[in-house]
Amino acid sequence: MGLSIAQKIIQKHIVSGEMIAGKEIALRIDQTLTQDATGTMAYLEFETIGIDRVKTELSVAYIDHNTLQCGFENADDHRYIQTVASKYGIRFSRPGNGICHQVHLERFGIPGKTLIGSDSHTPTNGGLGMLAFGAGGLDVAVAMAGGAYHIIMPKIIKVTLTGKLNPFVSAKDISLEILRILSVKGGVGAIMEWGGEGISNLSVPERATIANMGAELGATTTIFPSDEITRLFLKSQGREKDYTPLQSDADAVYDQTISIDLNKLEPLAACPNSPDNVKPVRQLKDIKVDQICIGSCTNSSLMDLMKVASILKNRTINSNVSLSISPGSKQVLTELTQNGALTDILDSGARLLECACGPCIGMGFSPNSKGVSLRTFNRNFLGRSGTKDADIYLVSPETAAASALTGMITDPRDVKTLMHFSLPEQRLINDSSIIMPAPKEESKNVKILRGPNIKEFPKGKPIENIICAELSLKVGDHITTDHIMPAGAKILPYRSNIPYISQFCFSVCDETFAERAKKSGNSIIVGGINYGQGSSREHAALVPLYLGIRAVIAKSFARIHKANLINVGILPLTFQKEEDYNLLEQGDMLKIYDIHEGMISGVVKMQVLPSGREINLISSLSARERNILLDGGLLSYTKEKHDE
Ligand code: MIC
Ligand code: SF4
Repeated sequence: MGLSIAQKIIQKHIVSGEMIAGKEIALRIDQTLTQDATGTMAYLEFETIGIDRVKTELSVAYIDHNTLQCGFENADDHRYIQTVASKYGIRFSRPGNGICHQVHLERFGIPGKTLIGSDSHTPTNGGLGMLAFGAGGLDVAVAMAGGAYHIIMPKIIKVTLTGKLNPFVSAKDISLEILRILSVKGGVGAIMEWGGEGISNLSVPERATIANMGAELGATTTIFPSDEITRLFLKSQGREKDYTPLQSDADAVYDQTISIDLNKLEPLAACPNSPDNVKPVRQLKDIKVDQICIGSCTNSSLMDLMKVASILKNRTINSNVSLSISPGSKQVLTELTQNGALTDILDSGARLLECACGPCIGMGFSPNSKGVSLRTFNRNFLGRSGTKDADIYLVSPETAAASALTGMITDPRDVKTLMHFSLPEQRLINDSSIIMPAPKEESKNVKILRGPNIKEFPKGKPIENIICAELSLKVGDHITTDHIMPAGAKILPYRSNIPYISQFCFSVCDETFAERAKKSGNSIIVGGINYGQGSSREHAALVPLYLGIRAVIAKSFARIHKANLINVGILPLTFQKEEDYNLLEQGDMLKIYDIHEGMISGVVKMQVLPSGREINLISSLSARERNILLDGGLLSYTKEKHDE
């Protein structure tokens, strides 16, 4: 039987387990990346493991989330990351150099290699045929120390593209279409593998847009073939030597197949507050817009911004609209500057923001109260923009630019513009903002600099055989990591200070939670479907750990969040009968017992007190995950194995 692209890479990197969907496998990791909002924690964890140099082929530490440095906090964090990177053999991408996924695609991604990153959109590099996973910081720390990355072998969903995109319809609309078809949980437990004649017209950055939003499907990762288009992209980046062709076998077998006819696609938008709430843009034409943001790791490539520039050229944006542009990388910004497109953009009335995540993670540019904001980003979860009552729509760069002109949500096909642009054969290469680590022999002289913003992080403890605790919070379906541990300009700068950010845990749902949980000492959270979807931030597990959460019982979990819970030492359980969710109320006392045996048999018993009502829960853990929980988290588990 033939193999798919992902299976071929897995076969080359597997260190234990079998390539059977649903079984745990361990993969050798070639490259890692971190960003600053998760990186500080990942490097603190890496230091605790006690290795003197990273064991990967390449590791890069990016600063792109917390770039504002409003106080000493982030400047301290950046200095810490820069020194830790230098000491341990990691490249450091300075603030302003760009968003990790975009820069990695341009400068480092290699077809056929494996990559894990402490950011859920790491699969973006699947756009050039890399097998790339978003992971918690601890998993990345372990990979840097030479440990394997463990996942459940996903099923493979093949998406075949036929036809060709019509003018003003773009890769973002393909991402939204697949979200419309599959929903935010349609990719759970799967690798999305894209192919078909339709991809031959998609450049690597366009493929990367699609791979990027595979994260919103809940997919384990997304991958494209590596073909002539990939070769030309790598060549334009002066990296043709990194090219290897990679295709699926003709007789590869897939678990599910989906076909999308590009000719039939039209401009789409994800409406508030979920990336899968997708409607055609023309149905939204009566909605007035207050703010538009163009950028993020989804849509900030040169191609994206050139399209924006051609729509805005010689025009002025609507006076009621505030428009921001954040290029994905310094390379893109320099190219826009040199070819004059930046002038076209700025002359229209747009504001230029730094090459960073910026508004995507609520770092400034929050919409006005009850405002309508159109964003070329990938997530529109409640409150993420920094304005809880704002309506956020996710759109393509073309739709964003067209709407900026009219002040209403506008189908870009209605704005008559000629768009002729193909990517330059040679890109502007200047790696001055990537700092190489100290040579191995000098690394012992590198002093790691830590500021007062860096506080100790909570350590897990071995999972007890009986947990008897209050149900301190009951939440509904699709709780995102932005609900659990919000980001934004007021909280994000304190990512290395768990005690401080703990007061904001679940504040979007219940402002009293943090205090109540802390008071009760140990407690339990109950959630619905797809609990923990979204980001890879391990803070959404570390903070609950700090607040005394011992177990989370949900209808189902998002992959990375479940791994993060286990890694920090919190027990994830699901309901054997989903309707039992309705029997539980916030404030109930719950007794989960015979846990150690239940973790092996798969069924864990729980009593609701004082009624004594019995509820069966499912514990779905691999042997390794069980041992991690019994050891009190991945750090102690790794150290124990390491010290042997
Ligand atoms: C996000 O898009 O939510 C983030 C911010 O990039 C996160 C990482 C984080 O929370 O630091 C992600 O996607 O993993
Ligand atoms: Fe940054 Fe937004 Fe991408 Fe997350 S989704 S990495 S915040 S640009």
